[in-house]
Amino acid sequence: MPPLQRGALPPVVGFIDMDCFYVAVERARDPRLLGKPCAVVQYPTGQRGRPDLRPEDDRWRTGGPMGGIIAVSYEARARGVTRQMSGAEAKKVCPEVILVQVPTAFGKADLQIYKDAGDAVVDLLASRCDATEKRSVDEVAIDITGAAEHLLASRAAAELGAAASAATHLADSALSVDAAKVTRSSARQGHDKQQSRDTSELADGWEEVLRRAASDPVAWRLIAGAVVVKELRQQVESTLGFTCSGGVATNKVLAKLGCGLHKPNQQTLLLPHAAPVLLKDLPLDRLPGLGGDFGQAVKSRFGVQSAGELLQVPRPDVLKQFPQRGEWLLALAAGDDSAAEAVKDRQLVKSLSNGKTFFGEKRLRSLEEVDYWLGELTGELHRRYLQQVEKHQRTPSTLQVSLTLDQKEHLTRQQPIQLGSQGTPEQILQTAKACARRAGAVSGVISLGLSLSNMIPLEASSASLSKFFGRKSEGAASKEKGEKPQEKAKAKPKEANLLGACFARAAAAQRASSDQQKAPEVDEGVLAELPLNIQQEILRELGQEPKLKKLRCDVVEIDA
Ligand code: DCP
Repeated sequence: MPPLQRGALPPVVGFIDMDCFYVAVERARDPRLLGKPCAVVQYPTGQRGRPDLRPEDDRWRTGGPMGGIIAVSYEARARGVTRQMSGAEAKKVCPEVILVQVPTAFGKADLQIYKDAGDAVVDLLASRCDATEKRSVDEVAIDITGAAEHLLASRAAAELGAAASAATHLADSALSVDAAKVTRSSARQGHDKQQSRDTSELADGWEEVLRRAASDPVAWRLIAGAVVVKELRQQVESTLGFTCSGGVATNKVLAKLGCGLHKPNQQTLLLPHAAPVLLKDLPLDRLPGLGGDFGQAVKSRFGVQSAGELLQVPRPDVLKQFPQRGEWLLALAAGDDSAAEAVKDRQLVKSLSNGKTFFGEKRLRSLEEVDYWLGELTGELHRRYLQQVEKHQRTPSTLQVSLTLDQKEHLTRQQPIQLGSQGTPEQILQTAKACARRAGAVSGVISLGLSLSNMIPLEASSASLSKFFGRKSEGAASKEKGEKPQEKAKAKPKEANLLGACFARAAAAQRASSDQQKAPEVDEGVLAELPLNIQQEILRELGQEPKLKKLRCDVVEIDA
């Protein structure tokens, strides 16, 4: 094995994509579905008033209204069932297909069981990865540099080579290159080339790869990475019961591309020398950022279809046509690491949102109808808020209602909300209703959204006022350390800073007042920026309730 030169080498990046994920989650709940052609169908819209279907209820559907198909087992795909078919169409092409409807809650689809399963996968992967970046409900990019280096240091090269080659496709094999030629949409449908596995071809390509890798430390790390991914996939299956597919490369764009080449329950290694081979005929829309309008513009501007064809366009022409994104575009088409960002470690969500659309006759015509649906949206949002509190000890401090009207007019109204750790659905609903009223006349609402954002640590929320009380605010503490308070404040939500500032002054005033036996003073300028309920609580703590009348109203619009 060639010597390792840490630091100078590119990272080892893996990509995990769960196989027919919603079906897999349903199978883990109901083993009768194992091995059978089955599909998950959406909740049919316009079913207002019907009782909710909880995850544990009988959700198999044999007839009646059904939403479109959103996940298809590989057994059903082999019999012609595809996503987007209606349940009835699926039954026509495959009469034995079992259709399972997604659960519902608060009058709409409830995807919580799938989200929880996706989170469980991320948690498991995180135990062995340097960084885990959730890319969607069932896709995760992972930085496995550390785990790969550990294997290189602890296992014999021959053992690693044997383990990797027995489990991994090479991205420049004839089979892989063939699979890379299909378009984005057929790749998403699960085309037949993507699903075939030829183990003799696996062995052939690998002999050469292992020989060359003997003098190539980058390749050796990636080969070790393939073993890490194989072991992680086995662990996901044995622990959670889900199979997944994997990719390994030096960046997450290539790792994802590799991952999509062979599914289900397979993995692909994309070594640097294989990138040009694979990308040559790769349809441009398979690359991230090129699946939509921008990709179309690139194709039509230069009359190209594949990444290889784009690389044939003279560089100055590409840069002239796309001065902002030209460099990135060329790096992406070449599979260069500079086109992909590093794997970002898990990020906490910035907001929790829930929404619903009401097209055609279903559009909402009165404030009462808007109120009704705000109530429906509130239930799920409240549940997710409680999860944030429990899992991350964070609570939102802003509520936003957004409405799209018939005339395509989009209105948003925000208000501070102070839920602390035990906020109620009623609190969310009342604040949401207040926002909706501030939006003015609402008729012909075609989409309604409700979100909670500006997450702040629980201890900074006013539910913990008494804890905060008498404690130095962050601003005051950093002043003592000689830091500029505003440097720290940049990273903090506005409300938390205001609250901290308010308390610092109030606490200082209280300390001073206890010496002088005088009532503490509050900085009214700071206090007035806070929502009324926080103002009230602060003033109650300070015994200054009567002053409240002087302060500003409860509605602090952040940006309307
Ligand atoms: N999904 C959805 N609506 C869509 C597409 C997907 O609700 N239009 C859900 C159901 C899928 C899950 O997201 O199970 C993951 O989507 P994928 O595109 O990754 O597809 P699958 O995991 O179902 O299949 P594959 O094995 O091809 O990745």
